[in-house]
Amino acid sequence: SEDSPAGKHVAVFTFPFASHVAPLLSLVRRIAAASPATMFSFFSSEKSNLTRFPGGRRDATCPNLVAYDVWDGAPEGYVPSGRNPVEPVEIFLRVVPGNFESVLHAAERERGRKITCLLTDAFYWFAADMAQERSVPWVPVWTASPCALLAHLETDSIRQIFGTSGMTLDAIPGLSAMRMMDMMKEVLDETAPFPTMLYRMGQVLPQAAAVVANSFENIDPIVEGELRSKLRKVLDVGPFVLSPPPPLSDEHGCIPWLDEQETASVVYVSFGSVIRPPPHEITAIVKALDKTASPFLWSYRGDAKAEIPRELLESATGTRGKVVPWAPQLHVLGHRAVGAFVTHSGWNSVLESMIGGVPMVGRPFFGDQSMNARAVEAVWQIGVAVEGGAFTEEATAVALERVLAGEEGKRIRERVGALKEMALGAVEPQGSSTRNFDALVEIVTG
Ligand code: U2F
Repeated sequence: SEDSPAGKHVAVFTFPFASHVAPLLSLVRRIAAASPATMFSFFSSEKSNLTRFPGGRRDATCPNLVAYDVWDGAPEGYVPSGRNPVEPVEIFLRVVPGNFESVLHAAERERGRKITCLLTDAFYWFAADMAQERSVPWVPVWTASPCALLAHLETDSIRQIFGTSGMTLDAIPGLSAMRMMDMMKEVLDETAPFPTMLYRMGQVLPQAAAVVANSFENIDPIVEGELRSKLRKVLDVGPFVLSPPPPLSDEHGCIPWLDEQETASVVYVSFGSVIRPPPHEITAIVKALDKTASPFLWSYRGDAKAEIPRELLESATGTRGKVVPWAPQLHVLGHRAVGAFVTHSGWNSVLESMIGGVPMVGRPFFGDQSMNARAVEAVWQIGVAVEGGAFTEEATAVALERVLAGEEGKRIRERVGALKEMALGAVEPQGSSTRNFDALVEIVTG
């Protein structure tokens, strides 16, 4: 019960931006369901909690989970411009860890139990100290790709190579397929707040009791081996999105529309939750889709009618295209009609494309996306990057043809099919992610 001081109390600190909260919350709900006597206090911004817990701060699905609002640092009425995705993050970083500390104390008082474990977004370097002060385990959750995690652990070596010998990382095991141009600018930047946070994270992660990853064993054995040698414990419990898969919610009728299309013919276009490509790139994509005569489904952030040239939109949507504000992506990528995914290469999107067995055309924008796009092309060989790094009509059409047609397209589909099997196998009852999840529950609540 909540008055028993001897019981366990896990504090969860989320990073309330992009696709960080949803995967962590679904993981925490699973742990909470597996350990009903343990209390979970879930700390996130008010804005994020309002969408995740619309019925109040006690979770409807997990009675042992309560959400708490932490201050996001923003002045009253602040609206992010959307042009610089890092801006609200920098505002938030000015007020950590004080915003978490104060609400943590309040939660301990309210629930009558000191915390016994700190489960946090891996970004939060300060949680290492907080956990140590309290003599509780720190369990960070890494929501991006394993190769990006490795780059943060290897930042000092990468900076040295950058400063001296040139432009490839073949000296760093696990990153040898990466070129310096694929490296996140955050790894090279030594001063801005977001990169500084990532650098400090890389320094303290080796202290963590275990690092949880949204990944599955054998996805990239060399990277995995390197991570294991640098961290106390790595627990791959992904893909998170499969445990359990989200229910289908299809208010814009994507699935019935796909049902009408030929197998492996449709190009699905989406750039995740934060990115909006510039207008000239949007136009280039539409023209390339027209040129390759590909039917397409586009999850469009923004005002499609105002931003896509009207003649293009009409000729496209009139015949072969469908533009929606949001698509049930996992289900779309799992549909037999989808033949290619034009993506910013965010980690969740890459995993979902693997799960659907769909080849990718990558156009990375920021953060780990460039490394992910490179790994898709050069390590797994399950897609191609848009030549030149930005959408042009020509480069996009070439990339689409490479993945959709011919021998190369066929081999790409075979390889992504093999990864799909591996991902699905990992979350089966005897799979490695299931086993690792049990170990995680033990560490967090044991
Ligand atoms: C940040 O990623 P993003 O949120 O921009 O992109 P993804 O990691 O690809 O996640 C997007 C999620 O939103 C879902 C989609 C993914 O689970 O299925 N979605 C959807 O359901 N319907 C839509 O119409 C559009 C999207 C960051 F930008 C990346 O670099 C990081 O890799 C990532 C993880 O840390 O976070």
